[in-house]
Amino acid sequence: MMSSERNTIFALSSGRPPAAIAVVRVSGPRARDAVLALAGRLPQPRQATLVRLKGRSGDRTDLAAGSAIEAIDDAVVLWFPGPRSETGEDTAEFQVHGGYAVIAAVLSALGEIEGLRPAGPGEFTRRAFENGKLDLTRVEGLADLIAAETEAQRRQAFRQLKGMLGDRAELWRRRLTEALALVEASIDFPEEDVVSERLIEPALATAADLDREIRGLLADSRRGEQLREGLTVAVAGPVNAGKSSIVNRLAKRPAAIVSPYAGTTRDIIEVHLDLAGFPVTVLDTAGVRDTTDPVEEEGVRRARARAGAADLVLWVTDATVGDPAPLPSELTKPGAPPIWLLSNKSDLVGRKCPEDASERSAEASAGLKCFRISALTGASFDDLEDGLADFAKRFFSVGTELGLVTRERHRGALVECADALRRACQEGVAGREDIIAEELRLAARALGRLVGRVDVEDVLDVIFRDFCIGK
Ligand SMILES: Nc1nc2c(ncn2[C@@H]2O[C@H](COP(=O)(O)OP(=O)(O)OP(=O)(O)O)[C@@H](O)[C@H]2O)c(=O)[nH]1
Ligand SMILES: [Mg+2]
Repeated sequence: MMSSERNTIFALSSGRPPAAIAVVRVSGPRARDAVLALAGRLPQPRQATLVRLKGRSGDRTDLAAGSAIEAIDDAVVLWFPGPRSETGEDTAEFQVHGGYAVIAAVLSALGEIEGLRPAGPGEFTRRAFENGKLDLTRVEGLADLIAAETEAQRRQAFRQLKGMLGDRAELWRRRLTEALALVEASIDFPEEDVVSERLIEPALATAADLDREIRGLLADSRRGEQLREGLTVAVAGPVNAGKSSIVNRLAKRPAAIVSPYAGTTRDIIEVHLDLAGFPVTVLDTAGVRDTTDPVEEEGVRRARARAGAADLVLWVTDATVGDPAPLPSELTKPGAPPIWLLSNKSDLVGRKCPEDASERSAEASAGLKCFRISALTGASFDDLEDGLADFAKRFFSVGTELGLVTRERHRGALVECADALRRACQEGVAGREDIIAEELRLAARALGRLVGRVDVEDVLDVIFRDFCIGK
């Protein structure tokens, strides 16, 4: 009977119970029935209203005998008739006490109502997207906001959620559509070159402007994407120098095994830190040495590869060992990350940071810093942590604003758009109107994909899968 009607979905939208309060949300055409069934009446729209929720007794064995309706909990209920709701549909929110049994009773009472079913991950947000409440970049911003672990990530995600990229793309798309209209008009005057040129020139000027603006946005060296993922600092160096001890002290917990045996660390161990609001992943790696043990050899190979691909390398040496091993080739080749030298176990010696260290590699000397530290006593760790926080700050705030291109998907769509615009601008005007029109159409389509207006079915499932249930 209800087959043509959309399902009404419900889910626990707050965190893991038990908690002081739990929020259960309902969205869809039968949300009104759900409120009436549980609360007995419909509150004023958008007004928090205290009601007693009632439902069938949770004891299933009573069912045969006709189980009794009983009070579940006193709750605050919010009723948002569509389309003025987060999903655009009728939506209700029950704020109940956050115990397991309370939540179970509310969910089970909702499940008994015809046309209601539990929501899948991200399904509320997906409905908001489908009802035009959010464009796709905002949906991604929302996912990032929920996942944000540091202050800078939160700021970036919030800007995305507020449409800093989506609104700009929509504006570009509108300007492109206007330019396209001019070109199409010129196609209607094929014999009159003067008219045609007058129409096409402003269109191409717009295309050139947009091309410049978009490339400006793309020239942010992937800071936006990197802020989502975090800065990577690899701790590397010869065996037994104290790399794992340093990582543990930075992490303030024993994340990696420390032992007096050389070759203790084999796999890469990742530790996530919040440095001055910026996300930093610290990698502990296997000590670099020549070895015949195949497992350790693989560890060394991975260590060198990950260090070579990191954003910063902390090269650790043991201050008690003279003549430390040379840097591996991954760290001396052009484009290698900056390297800071950490002379560890300073508690055992009075020596200075090795003088020859800065001469070892011309490439590595950019941003070269030297720290004399002790992972045992913590000596000079404040300096090291301050240095890392400064590095993260500079790394993420190159340019004046945080990146707007926060995902590979954005970058792909923008590159495609800018390439089509450039091709359009390179066309000679006379007689090429149809090709210019086609390129502008392609450019507009790429922007449409960015905000989720066209061709997005394939990415939707991927994007919404990242959400939790109840969002
Ligand atoms: N005295 C002193 N000992 C240290 C210091 N840092 C580490 N050690 C000791 O040095 C030994 C090796 O430390 P690890 O942290 O396991 O060294 P690693 O570089 O991770 O070693 P591998 O994983 O085998 O490459 C352990 O016995 C540590 O207790 C330090 O600052 N001072
Ligand atoms: Mg180790």
